[in-house]
Amino acid sequence: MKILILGADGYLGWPTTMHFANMGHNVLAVDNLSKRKIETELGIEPLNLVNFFQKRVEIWNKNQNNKIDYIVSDLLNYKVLCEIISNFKPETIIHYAEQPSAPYSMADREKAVYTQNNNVIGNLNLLFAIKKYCPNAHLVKLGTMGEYGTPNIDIEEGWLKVNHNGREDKVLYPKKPGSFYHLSKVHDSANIEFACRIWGLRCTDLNQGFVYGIVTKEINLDFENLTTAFHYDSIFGTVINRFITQLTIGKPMSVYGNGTQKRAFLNIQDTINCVQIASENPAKLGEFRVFNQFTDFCSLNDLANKIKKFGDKKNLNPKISHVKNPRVEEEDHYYNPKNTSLISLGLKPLEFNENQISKIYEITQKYKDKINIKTLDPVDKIQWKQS
Ligand code: USQ
Repeated sequence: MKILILGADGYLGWPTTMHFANMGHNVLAVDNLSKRKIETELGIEPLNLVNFFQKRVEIWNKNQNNKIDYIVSDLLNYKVLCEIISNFKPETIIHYAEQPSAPYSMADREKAVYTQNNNVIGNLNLLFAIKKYCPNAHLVKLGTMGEYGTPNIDIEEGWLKVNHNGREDKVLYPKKPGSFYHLSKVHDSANIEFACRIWGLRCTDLNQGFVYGIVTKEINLDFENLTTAFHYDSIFGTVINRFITQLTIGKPMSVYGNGTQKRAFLNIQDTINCVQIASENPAKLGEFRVFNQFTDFCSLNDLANKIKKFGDKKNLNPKISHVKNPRVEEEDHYYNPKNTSLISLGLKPLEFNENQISKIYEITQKYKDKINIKTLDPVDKIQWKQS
């Protein structure tokens, strides 16, 4: 299969790129390196040493059988995007190429505008380029569970059957996102659904929970050279990765608010497996299909307690602290999201257990001396509601 991977230098994009190359597909990897620019802007860096995009591809191509082609380019550059798509003619397009941080999008007006311009316009350019040059291609778009927020009813997979005044219809599930970043994904979903309905494109929108972990099958081929970025800072670090980093250096795990908020999540290897399943079972022409991509959900307190148990066993003296929540989010709420589609297509979820915590702990322990407490726990944490 000819697969175009957009956002191929990211936390998830890079392991996805290697995975499809390892399977023998013809992979073209594209990235504008914007996450690395934001890291420089904010003075944050991954915990582990991550080779440049070009170097990782070079090392992969030197040591592995199936080569990866790459281009450094931006979806906002429509002319170049059209050239890439018309030359490569992808059958599948996996789209990760978005600014992925909710806190970054909430820092100030410029960063909110940057996030929505980058994400929404980039995605819109992509839809136009697909329509013009490869209208039969299957777009696999990374959305987020955060699009739904925490409604007081069960969360379905993208669509909701409504019975109103005796008549029935199927409507896009009502969204109540919690940041300008999450909102950008809601706008993307609406634009993609429109492109499927009006132009007949086909798309799978993967509404993904937050991802934890660092190890995938392909990263394990050569961890030092092929690793993906492990972030623990308050901008790009997701909560499990942050808690385990805090545990490693004897800092309390920073549960925001009372910790009863529930969130859906999955292991990094499961992200790769889900994207593979979606790609191998494409949506039909004209279909806007939504899969909720997570393997488990629970409260933040449950997560912290699980990690604490691991810390207790290792005599690390783990602590949990409840810090004032910098975000505006419901803490005591109903939460019942569905995730049957990917499982019915064959996903075998990895459990978030001691073994998984231990794999992350190995890495945080290894790079312990590099942990920058200032970025782990910034004094001026971005506030959702600035006073
Ligand atoms: N949280 C803490 N303590 C921390 C950091 C976060 O309690 O030190 C809480 C947050 O308040 C939130 C939850 O943990 O309730 C998850 O936060 P997160 O930073 O792990 O994830 P989030 O900002 O929601 O965003 C991440 C990814 C994003 C993806 C999203 C999926 O950065 O790209 O779309 O997860 S989802 O969580 O389903 O929205």
